Amino acid sequence: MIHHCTIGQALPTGAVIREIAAEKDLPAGFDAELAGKTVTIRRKLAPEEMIMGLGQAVGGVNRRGQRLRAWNSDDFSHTENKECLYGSHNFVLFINGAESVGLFLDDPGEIFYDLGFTHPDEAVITACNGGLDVYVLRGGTPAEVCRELRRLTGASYLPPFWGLGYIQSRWGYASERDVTEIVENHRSRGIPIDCVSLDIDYMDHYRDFTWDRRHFPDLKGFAAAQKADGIRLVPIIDAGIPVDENDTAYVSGREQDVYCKKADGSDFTAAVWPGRCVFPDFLRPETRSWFASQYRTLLDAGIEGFWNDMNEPAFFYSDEGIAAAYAVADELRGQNLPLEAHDRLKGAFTSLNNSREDYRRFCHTYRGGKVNHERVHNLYGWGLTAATAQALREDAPGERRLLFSRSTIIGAHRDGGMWMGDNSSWWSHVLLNLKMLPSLNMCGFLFCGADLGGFSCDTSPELLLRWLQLGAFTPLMRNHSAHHTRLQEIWRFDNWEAMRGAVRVRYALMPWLYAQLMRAGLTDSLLFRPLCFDYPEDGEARQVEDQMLLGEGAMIAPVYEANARARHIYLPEDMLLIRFRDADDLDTLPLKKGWHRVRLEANEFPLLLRKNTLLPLAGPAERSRDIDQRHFRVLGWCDRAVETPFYQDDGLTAAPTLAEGNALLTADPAERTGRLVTREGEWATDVSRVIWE
Ligand code: MIG
Repeated sequence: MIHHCTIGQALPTGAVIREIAAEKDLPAGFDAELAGKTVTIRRKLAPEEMIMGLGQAVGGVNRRGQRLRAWNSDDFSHTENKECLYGSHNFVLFINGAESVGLFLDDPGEIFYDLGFTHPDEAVITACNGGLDVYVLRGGTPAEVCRELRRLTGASYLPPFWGLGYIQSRWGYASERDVTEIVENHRSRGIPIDCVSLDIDYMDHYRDFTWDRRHFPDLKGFAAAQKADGIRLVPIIDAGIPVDENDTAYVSGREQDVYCKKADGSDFTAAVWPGRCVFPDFLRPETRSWFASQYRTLLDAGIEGFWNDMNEPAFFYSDEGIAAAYAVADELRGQNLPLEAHDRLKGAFTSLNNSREDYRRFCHTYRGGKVNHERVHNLYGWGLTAATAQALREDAPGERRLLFSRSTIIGAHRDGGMWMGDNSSWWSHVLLNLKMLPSLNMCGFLFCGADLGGFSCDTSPELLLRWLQLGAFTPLMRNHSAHHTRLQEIWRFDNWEAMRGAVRVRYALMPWLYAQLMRAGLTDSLLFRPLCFDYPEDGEARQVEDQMLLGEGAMIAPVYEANARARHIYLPEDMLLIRFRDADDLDTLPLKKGWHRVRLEANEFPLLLRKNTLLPLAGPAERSRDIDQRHFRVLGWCDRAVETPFYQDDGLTAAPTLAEGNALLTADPAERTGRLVTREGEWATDVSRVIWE
C-alpha cells in the first residue's frame, strides 16, 4: 500500500520526472495500517514539532492542532471552522528540529487530517480510497523537502511578465463600455493597470466560449484596441456546458461523447449559471483536447489569458436532488411546521448545492474503465486547468500565457496559478491571505494571490488600502469583488492616492519581483517562506507567522489590522527597513536584529531587506510593458562590495531557463555607480541611496 518512489500509478496527479531514493516502509516515527479500504497513517508528534504544507486551507502556517480534509469545495465563507476549501494539496511537512519529513499523498479522493486536533501529540491521516500512493520525501531542510516534491511532481507554472501587472476585476463588468470606463478611470489618475478580468457577465447567457454580442459587438477589434493600450482582457471559463441544442460547444461535445455519465450511461446533468449543464469528463485526454479546441473563438478574438472557475465542480442542484426537495415541500405543504419539520423543509433546499449524493451520481472513464466521481473528485479542477493550458500552448507554443484556476490539486501547479477563492472583506482575511502564501508555495503554487479588498461583503477604504499593500508583493495582484457589494475600484475611494501608491510601488518592484518568482520557479524553491525555514535555530523566528520571507533576501510584514498605525516586526538578522509610500516616495532605516515597533501610517508599508542585498527599483510606469528594465535605482544596506543574483528575460518566451535569464546587480563602495549585468550587456545603476556602513 505504501508505494515508494514509483510513478504516480493510480492517477495522473504526479508525473514523476525522476526517481527518489527507494524505501521499503514508512520511515521511523510513522505507522500505517490498512483496514478494508481505509488507510490510516499515524505519527507521534514531538513537543516542538511543527506541521506545515497542505496548501489552501484556513488557519496557521503551522497547522498543528488543526483538523483538515482534502475535498475540493466551493465554499464562499472561509470561516475558521472550515476544513476544506477549493483545492486539495496533499503534501504534509513535519518539521522536528533539524529533521524534516514530507509525505505526498497522491490520491484524488477524500483524505482526513487530524493534526493534533484530537490528541495534541498525534497526527492521524486517513484516506478511504483503497490503495494510496505515499511518497516519502526526506531531503534535509524544509526547503529541500519542498524542492523534492517539485522534482517529483513537476516544476511550477510561470506566467508572462505582464501577468504580474495589476488586474482589475469584478463580478458585473458586462460590456465594452464597462471595460473602457474602468481603464479610463485608472489611466486618467495614473493608476497602473495591465488587465481587466471578465466575469460570467461577458458571456451570452452564461455559456462558455460565447460572448454577449450586444455588449461586445466586436470583441476582436476591442481586444486589439485594448492591447494596443497595454490592457489584456482575461475572461472566466466555468466547468459546466449548458444542455442546449443551440449551443455549439454542447452539440460538438455530445457528438464526441465527452461528458460525465450516470450509471445508466446517460449524460449526468446538474444546474449551474445557465441552468442544466453537462460536465466534461476531463480525466480522458480526448476530452481535454476537445475542450481545448473550444477556446478557438476566444483565442482568435485575441484573448491571451483565462481564469477557471466552478471546477470543483460546483453544482447548484441536480434534477434528482431538486425533485427530492420538491417532494419534501409537497409533503409538508400547508402543514404546521414545528422545529423538525421546518428544518427538514429548509434543509431539503439548502443542502442541494455541491451535494455528496450528486457527486456519487456520475462516473468518469479512466483508462477504459469506469470510476465513480466520488473516488476522483479532487482531480476535476486539475482537468479543466490542464485543458486550458493545452489550448494556450497550442495557440502560442512559444509563449507563456496567463492562467489561474480556482480548484486545484498538486499537479495542477504545472499548468497554471490559482487565486484563493471567495474570501470576504474582513481584516482576518488579509492575514489569511498572507499565511496561505507559503503553504501554497510549499505545494508548488507560486503564481497566486487573493481577491484584494475581499470578494464578499463591502470593503472599506482602509481595508482595501492595506490589502493592496500586501497584494503589491503577491505574484497575482487582482482586485476582485462580488456583484451587489460596494464598488471596489481604487478610484472610487477618498484615499485613492494612497492606494495608487501601493500599485505604483508594485510596478517599480515588478522587475525584481519577477526575478524572485522566476528564480524560485526555475530552482524549485519557495517565493514566500515562513521565517523558520531560513532561521531554524531562532526560537523567536519559529513563532512568527505574520511576516514572510520573500525570495532571496527580503521579508514582508503587512499591516492587517484596522486603525493600526504601527506594528511589531521581528528581524531575524540586521535588515534595512524600507517604508514605501509611493514608487518615488520612501524612506529607509537600518535596523538591528530583534523586535521593533515600526510606525506605518495608513499610506505606508514596509519591505525588509537583508544586509548586503541589493533591491532594484524601476522608474514609474503605468503598464508593465513601459517599465524600463535597464535603469534602476538601487536600495541596500551594505558593509562591503556586493553582488546580488538577479534574473531577466523577455518576459514571454516559453520554457525559460535560469542560465538564459541569469543576471547580477553589483555595488561597490569605491564606485559611484552600480551595475546591472545581464547576458546582453551592462548598465549603470543609481546606487546613491545605498547605505554604506
Ligand atoms: O459562485 O462568476 O470564485 O470569483 O466572481 C459564484 C462569479 C461564481 C465564484 C468565483 C468568483 C466569481 C463568481 N463565481
